[in-house]
Amino acid sequence: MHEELETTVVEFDSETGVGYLTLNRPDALNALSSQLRDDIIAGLRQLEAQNEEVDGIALRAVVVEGAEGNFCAGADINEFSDESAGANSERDHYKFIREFPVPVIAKIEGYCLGGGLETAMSCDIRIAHEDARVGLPEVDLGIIPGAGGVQLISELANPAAAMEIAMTGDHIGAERADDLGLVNRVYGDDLDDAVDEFAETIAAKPPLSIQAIKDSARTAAQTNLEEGIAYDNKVFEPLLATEDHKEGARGFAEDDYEPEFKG
Ligand code: CO8
Repeated sequence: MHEELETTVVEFDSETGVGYLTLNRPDALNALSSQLRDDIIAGLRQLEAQNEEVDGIALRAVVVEGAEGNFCAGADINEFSDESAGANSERDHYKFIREFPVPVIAKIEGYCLGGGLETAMSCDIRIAHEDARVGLPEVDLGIIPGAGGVQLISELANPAAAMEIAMTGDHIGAERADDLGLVNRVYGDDLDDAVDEFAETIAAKPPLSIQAIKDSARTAAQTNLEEGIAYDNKVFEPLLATEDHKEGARGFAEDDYEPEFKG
């Protein structure tokens, strides 16, 4: 990997194609300082650069996690006067994650609050420890979740849940978050293995299909059904011509053949 970053740790497993990005300000519960937001983007760019540099498998999925048992306690409250603190700035790591070309999986342990939850909800998949606590406490600071928290919960769960969570500022447990659809899966102490297995499973799938699925799901949130289906039809056609489609079809037809997808 390239230069070391101050507040994120970046690792890449060239055997699986899975990259790992760890938010690393544990003394502040990984609160999003401007440095950390810059380092999230820089770290993802470093992982993306693996595509040009690695001989073996390229980047296929990323796991975002927090150091020392907490995902992230939100924006750094000591930096609120910094006008570039939020979304719509060059530090908009939320959008950068949403638009990142490979799936981004949030591994949520401990606190995942405010901008931390908005970061997790900007990821494509969320997998939580059973003791995780998520919430949007901004209301108690006299602000709102300005990076899209209410919008994103409305989309993942429903507007009523978004209003309840954002208006009360209460922390909710992983099980409730799961029931609402805010997280995909919940595990106990087997979380690390489960996340690795999940990421490696996605990473072994045909990359062009995975990218198209990410784009399709993101399109669904921004368009009506008919337009969304028309989009999928358009993306489907070129996939029929890919080597990976031939590879998958061969894997289906031949019992002993294990397909290897290259993208
Ligand atoms: N910012 C800065 N420092 C923090 C933050 C934070 N968000 N959260 C915790 N810390 C620091 C504490 O100050 C403390 O530091 P120190 O040891 O130097 O005193 C250390 O982390 C440990 O925290 P606590 O001692 O408070 O630990 P507890 O276990 O007692 O409590 C809590 C943990 C409940 C998570 C508590 O720390 C807390 O409530 N933190 C604040 C959570 C919060 O309000 N987050 C929302 C912030 S606002 C936000 O995210 C807005 C995003 C929208 C931006 C987009 C704009 C366009």
